[in-house]
Amino acid sequence: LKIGILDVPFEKGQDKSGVAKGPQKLREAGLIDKLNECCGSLDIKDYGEFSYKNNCKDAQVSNMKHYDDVISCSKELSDKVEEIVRDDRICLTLGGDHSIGIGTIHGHIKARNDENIAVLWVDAHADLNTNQTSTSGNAHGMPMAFLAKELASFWPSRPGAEWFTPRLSVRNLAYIGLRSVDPYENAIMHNLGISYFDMFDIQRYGIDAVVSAALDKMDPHHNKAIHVSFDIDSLDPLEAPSTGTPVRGGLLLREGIHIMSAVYKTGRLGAMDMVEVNPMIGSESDVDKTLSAAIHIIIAAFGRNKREIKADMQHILP
Ligand code: DIR
Ligand code: MN
Ligand code: MN
Ligand code: MN
Repeated sequence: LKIGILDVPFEKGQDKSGVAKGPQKLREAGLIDKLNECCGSLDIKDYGEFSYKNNCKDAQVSNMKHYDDVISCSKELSDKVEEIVRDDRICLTLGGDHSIGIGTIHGHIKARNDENIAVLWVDAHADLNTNQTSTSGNAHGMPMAFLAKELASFWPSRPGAEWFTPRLSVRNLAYIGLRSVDPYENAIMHNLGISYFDMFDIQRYGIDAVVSAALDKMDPHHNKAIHVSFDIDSLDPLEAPSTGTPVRGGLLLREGIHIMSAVYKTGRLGAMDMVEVNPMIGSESDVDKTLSAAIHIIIAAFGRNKREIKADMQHILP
């Protein structure tokens, strides 16, 4: 497998400082060594730390904080992700807050065309607010609304974003893990018939059935490249406490791992974002737990093989 890793220390899509330290802490916790140890022969190219220049400082829209930074970051990030995907690598982006999904998904689409990618958004939240429906003004609650073709008319002007056209159809989107959806987001999801699998569905049908159903809905012919945008707050705060907007009643770590193993098995993972890990929230043990959970989920996405586990068990196997 060919992978490209990119750090995106962007945190202006929300209010809590620290989430920009996510990528560095994931590396210090041994992400790259663990990928190499657990996933067989990977060809990893390290694209290092992404940075951008704010080229639209005067641009603003109402009720979207740091709009200028979000737009400038997204533009350059989309070019970078496009480059990595065109290099024929699965692009692993380490966030940063979830507003970076605008740039990563737009870049992925530029590399492959809109009809050829499907997006699996694993999150406690739908991130489907526009600046007009958001009660927080935080851009990390808006990336899906920004990207969706069907919601383009809700963004009558996007100053500084002339380079951007919404290209993702919500027909190619599925959510897993939802449990904190705002009233307008809920209305949009139902009006547009967006596929989602919330915690109730997981409880009722089980994670294995839910991932299969999500993959079927977003990609009925099983031929698209898959973009997984994994918000660590999809996990239960008992498993991943160090994140800015935790919501109780979430995924178990093993369910998060199962999602990514299932995506790996399709052979069509094209890009993955791991976002909202905030190492400045919680105790040292909270941070360690959260980093380790994120790493387990990432290595599952790249085919963590069970051979070494079986090898450890040789003495008890017949
Ligand atoms: C809320 C929270 N729906 C908002 N969103 C979060 O601010 O729009 N997204 N936390 O990750
Ligand atoms: Mn700003
Ligand atoms: Mn999110
Ligand atoms: Mn979230």
